[in-house]
Order: sequence, then structure tokens, then C-alpha cells
Amino acid sequence: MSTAFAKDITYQGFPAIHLRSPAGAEAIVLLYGAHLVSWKPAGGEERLFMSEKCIFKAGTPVRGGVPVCFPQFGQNGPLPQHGFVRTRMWQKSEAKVGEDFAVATLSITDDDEIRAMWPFPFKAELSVSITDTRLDIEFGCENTGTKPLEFSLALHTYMQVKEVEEVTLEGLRGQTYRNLLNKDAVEEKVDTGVSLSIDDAITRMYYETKNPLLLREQHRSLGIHTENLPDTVVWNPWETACATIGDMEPSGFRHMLCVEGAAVKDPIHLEPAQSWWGRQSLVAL
Ligand code: TA6
Repeated sequence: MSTAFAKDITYQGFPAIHLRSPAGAEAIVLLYGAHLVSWKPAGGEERLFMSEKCIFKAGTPVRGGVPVCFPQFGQNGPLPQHGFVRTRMWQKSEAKVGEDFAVATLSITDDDEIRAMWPFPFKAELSVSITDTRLDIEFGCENTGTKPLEFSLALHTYMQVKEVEEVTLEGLRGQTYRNLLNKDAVEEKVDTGVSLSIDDAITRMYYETKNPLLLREQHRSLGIHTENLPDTVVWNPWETACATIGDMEPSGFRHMLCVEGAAVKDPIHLEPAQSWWGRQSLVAL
């Protein structure tokens, strides 16, 4: 029987929290970016992809795990790509073990540097909770200012897969998507496939995704469920683009698929004192 814990550690030079649930599941979340870098369900293998060439350096995004994209997705606005919280230090609010879970909650608020980019006082929280086979990643945001604010959010989850050409993503049939590979294309399409197979570069934003999605591999599967995150981004750079990503090994694209719970098409609008949350949950099957 393993011992459950929620302890402070250093991971690749960054302060981090290492969780182990009573059933033996484990997760590691950095204070830098509130970035989840590892999740192993009880008795199982690592389920998050981390690039072997990841650069662990303040100011540089971490390649792999679960980047938190807030308050902007991609380059849809004036802020740095995917917003600014993924490259800032968060604070630890709580880390504890319960009867059948372990949880860590991190928070970040605006400061002078953030307000110079984005003049909206806010408090954001990210909590990572693990049980035996389940991971919940929940992002919350409160408008602590005196004027309305708007933001997008994506939990940019890099799923680790043995061989991406052998996986299928099920549950997207009939869903409308926009192909983000072609930045000029405004055309929307409906996915008519029984399941999605990956054999080329893909960057799609699916709207109003139904729950759950199933990422099926030959030897294991992953159930993906979201709440309050209506959009799903599916991303794999494939060979040519992967070769241009400096912090990713050339074969990295074969071992990952990003399936990102997101709220992008319709940004979240918060009046003063209003708050909002969205969650992505993974179940190892
Ligand atoms: O979510 C897909 C995406 O926006 C892609 O277009 C791709 O650029 C990816 O995110 C990674 O972005 P990053 O800034 O982490 O290199």
C-alpha cells in the first residue's frame, strides 16, 4: 500500500508540488505556469507527453504536460501567444490528501507587469486533483476589478501516446470545426468520420463538443470529459512543423496528441465580482 502525500519538491529547477493519492496515482505540478508535467494513474504509466528537449527556464513556455492558455488563445489578440500565465510564477494556495484523493490548488493575481499588458484585475486558480484513475484540472477566474473583463481559456493538454498513427479520437462525429492550420480559412466543416485518425498535421477547433471523447490506443484508452469548456482543440504538428519546433525532438509528434478543453469561440465575459470555472477531466481506461 503506497503512502499518500502532497509535498513540495523541486522539479527541473522549479518549485513544484508532487501529489500521490491513497490509491497510488501521482501528479507533479510546477508553480511556474501552474503547469502539470506528469500524471500517472494508479498502477499505470505516464499519460502526459513531455518533450525531451523541453527548456525549463523562466520566461519560456514548457513544452508538454498541460500549459494553461489564459487570457488569450493562440495569437487571437495583442498578448503573447497563448497569454501570459503559462510563463509566470503562481502561488501555492493548498495541497492536501483526502480519503481517496490528493489535490493541489495554485493561484495567480494581476500585478503591475500584468496590468501593463492586460489592465484587468483578476484572481485565477488552477486545481489539480487525482484519485485512482481520474485526473481533474479545474481553472477558475474571478473579476476582482471594477469593469467587465473578457478572456479565452485552453487547457492545452499534451496526451502521451505510443504511436499517434495508431490512435483514434472518438466522439467528434457530427461536430462543427474550424481548420486553424489555414489562418485565412473562415470556412467551418462538420466532422463526418466515425472517429478521427491522425496521419498528418492537424489544428482544429471543434465547437460545442459533446462529452465524453475517447482517445483509443491499442493497449489503453483515455476518457476525456469537460465542463464549461465548450470547444476542443486537436493539435499535432506532424513531421515538417515538428522539425521547426526548437524545444521538441524531431520524432516527438509521434508520441503526442493535444486534446485541449477550451472556451475560445465565445470568450468568457465577467462583470465585476463575477467568477467562472471550467474543467477538463481524464479517466485512464
Ligand atoms: O493549440 C494549438 C496551437 O495553438 C498550435 O497552433 C501550436 O502553435 C500550438 O498551440 C503550440 O503553441 P506553442 O506556443 O506552445 O508553441
